[in-house]
Amino acid sequence: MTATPATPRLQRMRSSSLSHECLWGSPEALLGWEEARTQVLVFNTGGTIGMGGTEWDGGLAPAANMLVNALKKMPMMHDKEYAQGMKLYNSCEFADNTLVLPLSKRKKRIIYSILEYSPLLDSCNMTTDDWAKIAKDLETYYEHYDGFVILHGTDTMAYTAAALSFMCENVGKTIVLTGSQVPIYELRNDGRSNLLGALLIAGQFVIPEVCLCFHHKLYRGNRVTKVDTGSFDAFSSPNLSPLANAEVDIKVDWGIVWRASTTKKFEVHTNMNRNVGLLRIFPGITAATVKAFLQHPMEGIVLETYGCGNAPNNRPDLLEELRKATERNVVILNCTQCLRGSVASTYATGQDLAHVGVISGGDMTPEASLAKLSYVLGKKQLTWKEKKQMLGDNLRGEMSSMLTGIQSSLRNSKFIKVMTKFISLNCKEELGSLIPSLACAAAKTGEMDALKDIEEMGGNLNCEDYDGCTPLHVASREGHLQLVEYLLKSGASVYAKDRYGVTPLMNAIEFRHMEVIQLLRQTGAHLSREELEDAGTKLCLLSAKGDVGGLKAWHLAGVDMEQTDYGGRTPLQIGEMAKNTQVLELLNNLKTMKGSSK
Ligand code: ASN
Repeated sequence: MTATPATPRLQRMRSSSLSHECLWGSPEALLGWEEARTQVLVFNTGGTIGMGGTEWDGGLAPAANMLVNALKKMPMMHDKEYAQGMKLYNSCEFADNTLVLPLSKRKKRIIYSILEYSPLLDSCNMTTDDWAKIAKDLETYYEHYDGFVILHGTDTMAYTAAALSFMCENVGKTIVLTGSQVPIYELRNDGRSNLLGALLIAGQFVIPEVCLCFHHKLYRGNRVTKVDTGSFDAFSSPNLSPLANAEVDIKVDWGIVWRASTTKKFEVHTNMNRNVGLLRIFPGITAATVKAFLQHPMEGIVLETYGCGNAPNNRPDLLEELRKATERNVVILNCTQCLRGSVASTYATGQDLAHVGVISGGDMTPEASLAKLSYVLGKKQLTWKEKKQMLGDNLRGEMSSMLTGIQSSLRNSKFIKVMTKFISLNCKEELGSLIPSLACAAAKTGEMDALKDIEEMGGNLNCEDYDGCTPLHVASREGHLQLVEYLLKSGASVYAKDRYGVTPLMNAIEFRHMEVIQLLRQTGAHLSREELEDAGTKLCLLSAKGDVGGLKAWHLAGVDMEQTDYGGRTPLQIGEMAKNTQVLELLNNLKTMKGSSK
């Protein structure tokens, strides 16, 4: 095996300055190059935030191409001076629609590109096809950006957020929907702060969920409902507290962030079942209405019942229609009409529904229930029994399960109390702040039990140390395959970047841990833009040194091996000059394989 050179951090920073020049052009533009940069892609689907016209001259309607130009004129949304110094690659996607936020408090430079949909839609006109388009676009651009913002009308935003939360499987990056009650062009509006909040969250935090950002709060997307037409505080998440509060500082409640906990790649499922619906029970509803609603081709309905899941049990005609439907394998998901609380089997009126085959939807919102039904019934490969089972499972944190209730926060855990006493720290917070270092130390020495203890006590295994390094960075660098797998299954993010923009995958490449590289790739890991910027030069260097192991590691990480260095030479050309037969054999083989797969 080839010896593995440690990369001093200084060296990394220098190489990052080169890559910066490559991306941003003139050296004068390099002022502040050491700032961390992140790239966010914004999908503008429509909604009031970008609507033109006024309410008194004919009503608000979506207006094409207005938003980017308006944002370019707002200093808070676009740092013109910084942008003027930067020269984007000609090939850069959406170059004309790319803007830069002023430097954030956390010293991050968030660069965002806007992809405008055509036509822009009032969200009342959105359909399942529009959800599928957004999901497909997320898939297309997933590897190219650090986070995503979806601008959307507020009227059906809760439905889209819930639907996307299910359609997007194994999410590892932050996806935030937002919009506004008043267009961004008006003097008093909520669009600016909502968009800014969404960008700051998507650009600075890895919250691997489909979220909704509104009025200084970040919510889980499948937990929200629109509750107010006339307030800036338009959304509520009645059964789950916000994932983050953006007040003086943005504070994320990491204890409740949902993690995919998987070693599978991000993918989207767009085959939603359309034969689903919402039926709200009301006093005096006729059996004929229920029967008509449940007719073929209906395959599943969300039944909105009273209180904690009750419907009249003195109406055998009604119950009979429900029974007939469930016997035909129509799925009926019971969900409460109340804003807050859950379906429970407290009353006989509720139990009778269960007896005719109605499934409990727990504390899901009607929007989330409908989206889940459509998603699960769209899984053609599953049996009816499996679908029913899946509907009862907590797939994306859309319902409160016993487990989520129990999950303690580290701050209040027994571990903290005992440790505080043991090492006589002054306060719990002081110990809490040691957790990242403890977890990284355990990851370095390969102590699985220590990591399990930290996690069991409610510790966040996605925590970052003083250098932004996560336990997954360390375990990948050390080549602890089992530990890497454990961390991924505990929800560690493959997209975490340390202070120098380095990903766990890059750490595994540098130290040639092939199995770790393979596992990270399987989970969807890819090198960041910064890491790829000078990949050609690094490959040429490895080729010149005859480092076959190093070249294999880069190849395994999915990197194009025909990239050129600054002199325009490919690793193969360098290998020919150096006359290293092993390198030539490898690179020629890879070239042939690439050619034949085209
Ligand atoms: N009708 C608008 C929409 O949903 C409402 C809004 O965005 N505030 O597109």
